[in-house]
Amino acid sequence: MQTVPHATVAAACREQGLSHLASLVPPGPLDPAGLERMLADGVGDLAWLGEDRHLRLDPCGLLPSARAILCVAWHYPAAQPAPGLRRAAYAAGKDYHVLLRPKLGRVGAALNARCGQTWRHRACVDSAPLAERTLSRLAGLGWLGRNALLISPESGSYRLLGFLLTEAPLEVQHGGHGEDRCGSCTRCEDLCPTRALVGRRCLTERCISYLTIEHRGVIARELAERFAGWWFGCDLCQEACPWNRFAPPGEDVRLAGRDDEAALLALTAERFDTHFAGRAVRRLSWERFRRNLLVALWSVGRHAEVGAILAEGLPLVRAQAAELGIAVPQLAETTARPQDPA
Ligand code: B12
Ligand code: SF4
Ligand code: SF4
Repeated sequence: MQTVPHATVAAACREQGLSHLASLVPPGPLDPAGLERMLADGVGDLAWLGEDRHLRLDPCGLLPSARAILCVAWHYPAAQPAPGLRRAAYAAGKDYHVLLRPKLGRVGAALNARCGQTWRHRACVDSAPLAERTLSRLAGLGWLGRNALLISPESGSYRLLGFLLTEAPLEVQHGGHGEDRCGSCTRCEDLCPTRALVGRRCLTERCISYLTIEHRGVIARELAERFAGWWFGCDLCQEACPWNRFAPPGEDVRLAGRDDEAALLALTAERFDTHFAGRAVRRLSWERFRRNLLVALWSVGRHAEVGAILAEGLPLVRAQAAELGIAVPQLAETTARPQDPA
């Protein structure tokens, strides 16, 4: 069977606004060491990472007939360090899963149309059990830095990864990168406030990204006091990285956006879904959103502002307040003045 030339694949990707790509022949089962280490470190509420491990380590488990894997990296606007409450830059605009996966699906359809074939494809963006950083590294889209992220020497790490497992026999196209360029730098490890980066891996249960986005319960005080105002995700280990100094602009205006702090704090439970419609933040429940605001405000010493959050009487928020040593008002007193910290 004739291979599909890379130029054809690149053209189909370009039509979808995707310009950083590489293709590889599906490798055999991946070395389980990285996953086993991650599970042994502890993954908290992400137990599913271990449940489908055979799929996660088999790049073609989701489409056994695949002849190639197309890997794309999609730039989003870099984080801009700013005072006040902060959220991860990837979540500024529209939910990238919703944008990128259909793009990849359309790339597959375009390849079929151009080649007159009916190849099957499977587009994966984050949610499928695929070792995405490992595959992208193998494809040559970058190296895995001490911050555990895929970094390109040309464009840094503010990139989301997407994949098309396909029966199309794509010409192999290595991205040209992969060599470790961290050298003696340890800035990300040094600047991670919760000390979550060790030995080139991220300790899930210490990472602010995990704690604010994935963790369902109370956040331990020892970690919460280092949150530095983050209420959804964290970008400090990317902001620290010198390879992000020349990060290009985002590749799609829909990935950009800003949150007005006053509007965030004034948001009501009734307006939560509408306010965050189409954004990754919406996947937080209202209760976890309020827990996160409580911790974020408290972590930057804005103690007087947590009263309104506490006054709602949400069980998770009250338990979080108790963990932080904040006096929790009786529900009957919920209209009282903002609480002073303990
Ligand atoms: C679970 C998860 C998390 C968890 C835990 C991650 C962790 N402990 O590393 C939490 C919630 C903390 C998290 C946070 C973030 N995440 Co996340 N996350 C994932 C997810 C869904 C699964 C990752 C996973 O566990 N894979 C299983 C492991 C085994 O495979 P792996 O990812 O390839 O990584 C392993 C190998 O790289 C291996 N390894 C590394 N070097 C070497 C060398 C050798 C020789 C070997 C054998 C192995 C090996 O070790 C790694 C495990 O430690 C992926 C999407 C996906 N499906 O892959 C996104 C993903 C990794 N996350 C992503 C992003 C953007 C983030 C955040 C930046 C979001 C934010 N701003 O808040 C932070 C960054 C935190 C950080 N510094 O790692 C992007 C990364 C993009 C990039 N440029 O690398 C991904 C790929 C999503 C996407 N499609 O874009 N994430
Ligand atoms: S995302 Fe934040 S908490 Fe997690 S490893 Fe990076 S700097 Fe540390
Ligand atoms: S900050 Fe330094 S050590 Fe960390 S990923 Fe970037 S280059 Fe590597």
